[in-house]
Amino acid sequence: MIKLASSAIAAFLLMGTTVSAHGNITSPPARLPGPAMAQACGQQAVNKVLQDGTIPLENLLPASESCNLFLCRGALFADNPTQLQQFSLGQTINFTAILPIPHEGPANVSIVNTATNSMIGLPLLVFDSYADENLAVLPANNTAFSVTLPEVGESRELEDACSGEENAGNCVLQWFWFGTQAGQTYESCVDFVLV
Ligand SMILES: [Cu+2]
Repeated sequence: MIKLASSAIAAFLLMGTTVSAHGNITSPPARLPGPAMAQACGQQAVNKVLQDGTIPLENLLPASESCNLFLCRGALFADNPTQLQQFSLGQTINFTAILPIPHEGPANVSIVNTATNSMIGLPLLVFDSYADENLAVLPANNTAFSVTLPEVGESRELEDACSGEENAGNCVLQWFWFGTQAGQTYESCVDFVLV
């Protein structure tokens, strides 16, 4: 009886790791779920992300009014103050992504003003076709890529919204990927301030 139960749990865990994983940013450190997200989105949503950090936001629907899954998959700065990055204008930032289950579709990295959930300027990096599962091997730049922030004087909006510790939580580099056939949306957010 005990043996049966434990093998059933093992099978469940195996399914959890091999079937439901899709993609995520692992570096720089991206927003993780926590108590603030639980308050906004419910503990069940947090538990799902804790169980699989690469799940698409569709797996967390329906969301409550207080939860905005379409920004950072609902993750909040309040849960991630120690992850805050300090970047400089003109700096090139290297990213690492994991794509355990690729789904072909568009992807981008952009600077997002979290107060308005609007992009500041144009995307810093655009993939017309990303994570194509039909390829034998994914291009290396799907999991290791970099973006370069605008230079000094290039974006007044960026400097106004994101400069200094007083703007912590206002600005993220958001990695966005939509698997077209899968109908799955992925978002990872790196909090930063300009210094
Ligand atoms: Cu997926």
